[in-house]
Amino acid sequence: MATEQELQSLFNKLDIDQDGKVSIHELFFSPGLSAIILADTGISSPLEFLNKYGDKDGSITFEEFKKVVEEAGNLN
Ligand SMILES: [Ca+2]
Repeated sequence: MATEQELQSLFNKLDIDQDGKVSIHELFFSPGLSAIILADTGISSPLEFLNKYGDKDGSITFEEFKKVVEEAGNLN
């Protein structure tokens, strides 16, 4: 379970170049952090995560990310 604030701070850590989107490269760059995300969303791999919820350019915004965690029932 996570609060929106915790999600935002997690997202910011994943968004290494701070462009407001987490790309698949950034997900793979932080395996420890992506493991937390994957645990929160119940999705087994970063690739699956992006295929299901990401933009066509292979990245995910915070709003999309939040939706995923809400759907998984892990947002307080
Ligand atoms: Ca980024």
